[in-house]
Amino acid sequence: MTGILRCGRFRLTLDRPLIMGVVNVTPDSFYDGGRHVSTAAAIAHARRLVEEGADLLDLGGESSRPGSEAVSLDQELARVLPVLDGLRDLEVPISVDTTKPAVMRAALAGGAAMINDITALGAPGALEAVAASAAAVCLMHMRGEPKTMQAEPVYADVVAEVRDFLATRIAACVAAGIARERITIDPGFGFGKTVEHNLTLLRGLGAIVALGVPVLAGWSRKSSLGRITGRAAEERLASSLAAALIAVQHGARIVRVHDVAATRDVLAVLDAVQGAP
Ligand code: 7PJ
Repeated sequence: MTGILRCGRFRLTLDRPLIMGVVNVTPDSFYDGGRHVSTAAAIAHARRLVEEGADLLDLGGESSRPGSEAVSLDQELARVLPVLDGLRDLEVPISVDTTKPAVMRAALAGGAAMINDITALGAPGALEAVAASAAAVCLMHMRGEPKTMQAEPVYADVVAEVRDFLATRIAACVAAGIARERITIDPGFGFGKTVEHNLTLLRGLGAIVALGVPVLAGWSRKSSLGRITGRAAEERLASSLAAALIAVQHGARIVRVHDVAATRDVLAVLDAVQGAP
């Protein structure tokens, strides 16, 4: 593990787990969709997450929740770019969550320091779009596509299959000229996986960590936590914090969360324990 993530003009040190705060600019995201639809509201939310201690932000204009429909290029650009522009002065890197090379190029030109792609730069031109920049990338594993991905996903060995996919995508990035210090990987909890698959991946996260680039984990408010606890998305804070903590204890270096302040406190306790004499 390099211990550093290069994100455009930023260098993130990975000697402690980092918090990526989620800023959705979508009308239909499963948890906070619709709350920040206006540009001003999204900007205000982003700034509050930074005040709460977010180390980076993830800005998304395309909902990827199970069953969601694709959004047009124009629609996605109209959602993301004004928010990005309104956050230019921010002192933390901003990631843009997109699968579209045209959005990647526009976001990178507009100051994004990272691209978070649930298809791991799988679209034609996506590798090139990131390679032409100095930005970081998050390569996520997904089985299928959001519209249909939860229809009975089947794996022989979910940890090995996710690991091998991510290893292949790291190699593709490096071959395209994206240095390893710019790459993070994510097993994609909830993306074409059953609750059991998600738990097996969490338990086996060490095999993904062993690929040698920082691992990002997103459990925040996800439906697997609802299946475990019987609670709706609004009531999944405690279970989200538990999952984030377990992910970090299994080697995740970045947690993608909606609840930054609470996650900060959880990680402070972990840090205090680990730093104790
Ligand atoms: C993830 C994501 C995740 C990465 C979403 C939600 C659903 N990107 N985008 N990892 N989840 N890298 O906000 O929970 O787990 S959208």
